[in-house]
Amino acid sequence: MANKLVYVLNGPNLNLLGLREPDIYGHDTLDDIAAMLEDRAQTLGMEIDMRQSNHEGHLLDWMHEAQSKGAAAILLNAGALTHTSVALYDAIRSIKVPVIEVHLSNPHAREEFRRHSYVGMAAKGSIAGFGAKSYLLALEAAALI
Ligand code: CA2
Repeated sequence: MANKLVYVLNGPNLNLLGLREPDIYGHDTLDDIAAMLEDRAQTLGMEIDMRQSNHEGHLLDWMHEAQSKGAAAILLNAGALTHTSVALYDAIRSIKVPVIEVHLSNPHAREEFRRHSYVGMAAKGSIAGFGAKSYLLALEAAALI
């Protein structure tokens, strides 16, 4: 049987991961996280396609692409767009692919403005607060749904 394809989409500023604010986001870079996910995906019989963009439209296009490629799930860390983007909310609702919201930090334990999530309102579920391991936990969830 073919491997389940999982898109892992990362939004604004996440290209800086591991380089700034390690107290909040940890020391792992996005490449480190991609390597961890690739490793785990192999044992789960999954294929990872991981991307990052600072542009909202790229995230929207990639979500539509995931749908047309028949992806089994999308892991989405939309960065700050999580808290502002109605377009992401609409995109998640417009596709059949289940979206799992991922955050390194726990937005609920931070500033008030991070407590609202447009992504979370439309996502299948959310995993937050476990640093880079949030992505691994989200992948495990994707394997179960
Ligand atoms: O905890 C998360 O994963 C966040 O999605 C990260 C976003 C933040 O706006 C969300 O509320 C929670 C920020 C991403 C910025 O990434 C940086 C990485 C390194 C240094 C500075 C920012």
